[in-house]
Amino acid sequence: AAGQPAGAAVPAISPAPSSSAAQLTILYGSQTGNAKGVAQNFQAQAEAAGYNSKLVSMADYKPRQLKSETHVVVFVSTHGEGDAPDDAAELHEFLGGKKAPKLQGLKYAVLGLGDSSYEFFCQTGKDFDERLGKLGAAAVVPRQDCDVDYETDAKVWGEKLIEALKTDFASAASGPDLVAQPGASFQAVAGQVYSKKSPFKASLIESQKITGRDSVKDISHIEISLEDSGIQYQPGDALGVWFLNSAKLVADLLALVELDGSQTVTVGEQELSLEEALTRKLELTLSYPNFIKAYQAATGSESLAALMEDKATLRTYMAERQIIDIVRDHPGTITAQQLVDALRPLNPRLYSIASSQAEVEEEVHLTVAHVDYQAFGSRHQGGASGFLCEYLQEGGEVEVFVEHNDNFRLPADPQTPVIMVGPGTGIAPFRAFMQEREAQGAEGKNWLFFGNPNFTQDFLYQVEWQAYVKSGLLTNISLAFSRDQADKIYVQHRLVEHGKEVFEWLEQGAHFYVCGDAMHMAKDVEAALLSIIQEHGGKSEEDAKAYLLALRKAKRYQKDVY
Ligand code: 2AM
Repeated sequence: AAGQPAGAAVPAISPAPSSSAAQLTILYGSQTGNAKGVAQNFQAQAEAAGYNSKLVSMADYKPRQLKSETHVVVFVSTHGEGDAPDDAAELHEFLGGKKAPKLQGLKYAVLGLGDSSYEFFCQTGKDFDERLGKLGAAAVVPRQDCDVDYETDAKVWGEKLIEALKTDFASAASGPDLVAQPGASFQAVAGQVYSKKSPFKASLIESQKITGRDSVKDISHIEISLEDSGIQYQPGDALGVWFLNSAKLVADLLALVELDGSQTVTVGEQELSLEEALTRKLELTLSYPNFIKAYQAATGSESLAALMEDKATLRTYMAERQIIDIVRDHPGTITAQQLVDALRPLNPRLYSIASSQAEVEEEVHLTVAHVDYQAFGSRHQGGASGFLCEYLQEGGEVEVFVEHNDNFRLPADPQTPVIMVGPGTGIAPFRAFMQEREAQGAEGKNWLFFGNPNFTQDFLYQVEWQAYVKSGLLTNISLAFSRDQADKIYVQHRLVEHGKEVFEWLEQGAHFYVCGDAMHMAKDVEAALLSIIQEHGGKSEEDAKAYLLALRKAKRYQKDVY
């Protein structure tokens, strides 16, 4: 099934009549039909030998499926200047790209078709061979490059390959060599549960700014690989992200307090250098009263003592300041251990997941607002968002875990309509919802309310929504670009405008979801919803509240707000 981690089902379910867990997947990429013909002939040879096989055009093949294959045979032609046929292009590119999975355990063979009068003879076949090999797959027999008179060469090569596969395909399902099947490495870790305390060391696939150059916002789309973790998440879940404080911030702080970062300090039970403690273990990108207290006690700062007198002033003072600002404003002498003890342990940040495994399998996507502002004479960045959006390099390590959230779930029934309100980064879980519903072939109606400052700069995932509208998956999309006109237009205004229809959907059993800002947006949306229920349901304020409460109890009104 889609979304199953590779290998999970390989040895477990094996209905193969040959009583072998091995499956020969024959892939062809064919511009004119020659490669397809050769592939069909080979399948006939394989079937005659009693091998369990399937023949698939590369155009119909989901690249990530490769992870769950045991044996793949590629038949592919080459055109022009070494170009892949159109139907092979995606897989060809995928295998050479940064999203390509490790394929240790996969056995493969490649037959290329081409014309030796061209410089890039059989180039695409060569590429497949090289790329599969690089990903860790093992060639069963050497690649065959076939010229224009390919028939005999192809037939002889096919026989050789069938012979070489004999042991794999004749062995019983319970045979000992099953242990060496792909998926074994996955199974070794399948029992492991990753958590906040014991996160998975994932790697960054990509981090891409998705707001425009002139946007007032800075939002990035982040893709993280969960390959070989066995991690499963549901749309609605959040990803916990451990982050490092930036080297620049740590260096600046060390310079301010005039401490040597290489000296040893103790954090919890652990001994490590001050620099490492500040980088990995302690919160620097927030400010909190306990730090102010402890820092004041250590330094004896009088200015800070004065500030602490008045709670309201202190709160305003702390609002945009980070630890470094407080230290800069109130210089004093402090020891390395005192500094460490004054600081709060670093906590991971949670992000609503923006993908469904039915679509992205062993990846997880996030939509991250990069906190990045100029204040008090220097640049300030969010801890986790700065790490994800700026410092973490492609391929770099990021420790993550899934935080399950059963209070933000798609309806169990795919027929149930869904209303989603997600301005700004609140859009994230709804991208996951739509990926999931598409994969399910869910027939229920879907309505998205999205808002952001400007249409040209901030229409997050615009292309995806438009495709969903076109395909009919997204029944309605209502947009509120707040700053494209003199008066602010917000998602709740759109809700009210469409109040009659929104209420009809609710009466049809729709689930209503809100994600994003808790302080203002979610409250205003709830007020709008209440007014809609009153007006279009002909209810008193009290009855409308009861109606909403009933929705909430039935888990038809769910919020993921922060
Ligand atoms: P603004 O920044 O132009 O005021 C995502 O942040 C979107 O939510 C922005 O378009 C923002 O508009 C808007 N927004 C701000 N306050 C809001 C509120 N109380 N309710 C709904 N949307 C709001």
